[in-house]
Amino acid sequence: MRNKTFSKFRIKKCRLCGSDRLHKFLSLGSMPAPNSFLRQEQLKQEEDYYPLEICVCESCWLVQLSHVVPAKIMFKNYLYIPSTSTTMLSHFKTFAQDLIKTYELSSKDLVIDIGSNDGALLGYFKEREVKVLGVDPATNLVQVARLKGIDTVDDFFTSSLARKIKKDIGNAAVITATNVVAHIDNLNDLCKGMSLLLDKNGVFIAEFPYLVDLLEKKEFDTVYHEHLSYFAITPLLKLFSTHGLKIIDVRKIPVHGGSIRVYVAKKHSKYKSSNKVKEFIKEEKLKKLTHKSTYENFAREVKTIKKELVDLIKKFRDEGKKIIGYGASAKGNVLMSYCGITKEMLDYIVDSISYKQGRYTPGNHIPIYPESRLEKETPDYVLLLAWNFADEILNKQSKYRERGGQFIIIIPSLHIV
Ligand code: JHZ
Repeated sequence: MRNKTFSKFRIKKCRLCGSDRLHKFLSLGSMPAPNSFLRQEQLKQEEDYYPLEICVCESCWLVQLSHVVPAKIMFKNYLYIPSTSTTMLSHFKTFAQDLIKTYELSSKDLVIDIGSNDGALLGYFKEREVKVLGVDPATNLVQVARLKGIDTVDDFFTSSLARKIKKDIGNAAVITATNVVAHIDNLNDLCKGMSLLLDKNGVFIAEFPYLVDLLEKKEFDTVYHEHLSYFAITPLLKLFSTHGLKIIDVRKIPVHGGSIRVYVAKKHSKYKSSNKVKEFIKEEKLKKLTHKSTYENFAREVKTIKKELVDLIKKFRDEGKKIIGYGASAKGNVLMSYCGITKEMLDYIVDSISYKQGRYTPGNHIPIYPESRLEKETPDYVLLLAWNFADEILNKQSKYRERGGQFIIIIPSLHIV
């Protein structure tokens, strides 16, 4: 079965500053969109493959994908649901409570969540009587959010949608965006929409994986078609100041292998920029994020990890060992595609999300079963494809481990527990 490969989506200019000085430093090959899990009847059909290459702009130093897969293909029916993880639910609850306290939010205030998914985060504002509005293009998830009573616009966030919300509902005291800004192609339109919609002293708070963690912990499998940008503070300063916005605070947070939470306000808002912003800029200079050599070194380290993992799996298979995967994640699909892990090497994958159970991974077609299968079977090894939830999963699978089962974990280094 031939797979169609689309190299026509290659970008010519940096999405932040428009420069054409894009330096490619790593190619992970071509693969289907990372969340395009297949039903049995789709296995014989042709799959669309898209190049997965990462480059850095030598003018503003934004790290970004070289190819942009159309958003409609990836996000209209979306299978990433953070609320299936207790780690993420408690993260959202603490986040919402912190914002309500910091910005003294009440029933008079509107909080808008861009990429609101199934409404999990907004639910914690709503239970405290704060007005909420979700915006998400995934029709399948919008229906779930609405059933929970979370008003949600079924669309992508754009400056024209922002204008409509402002007219119909009003300004926002807070706009949140968790793990979505990296997914947005037109960053300038996002900033335009945000500027339009925020109150004078409103605050935009975004969370996304942090480039420094990606580089230092070699989290190459978080490079995939959904994540168009890989952010550090340095390029973001330029992006926001172009739109009359300023970063007022930055925090490191542990989710998804190391993320940052960026607080943004209007240039003339009452909020001043904290010293944290300068500290991050200083640290990023020390990490040489504006040197091409930093990215060349990262690419070399990734190739070493690939070789180590493939050699280990081949060794175990030659010894007749049984290996399965845990966590049918987008990052797991990237790892398996880049390392050439096939259904002959991993017998199956277990996952907690009902949407994904009974389906198959894109490209290598490995079947996905509920986690309960691990209560009945004891494969010798489990390759942890959702390493960002290692603590939660190892804890959940203590019985499997007591029966002698072991986890292969690849990030931040290849080790067996
Ligand atoms: P998950 C996510 O990507 C989502 P993904 C998103 N692409 C993003 O930006 C990055 O993180 C930062 C399963 N699981 O969603 C559930 C268990 O089976 O963290 C998921 O299918 N048992 C927006 O998709 C998968 O693992 C468990 O106990 O790469 C996790 O995938 C838990 C906790 C999870 O990563």
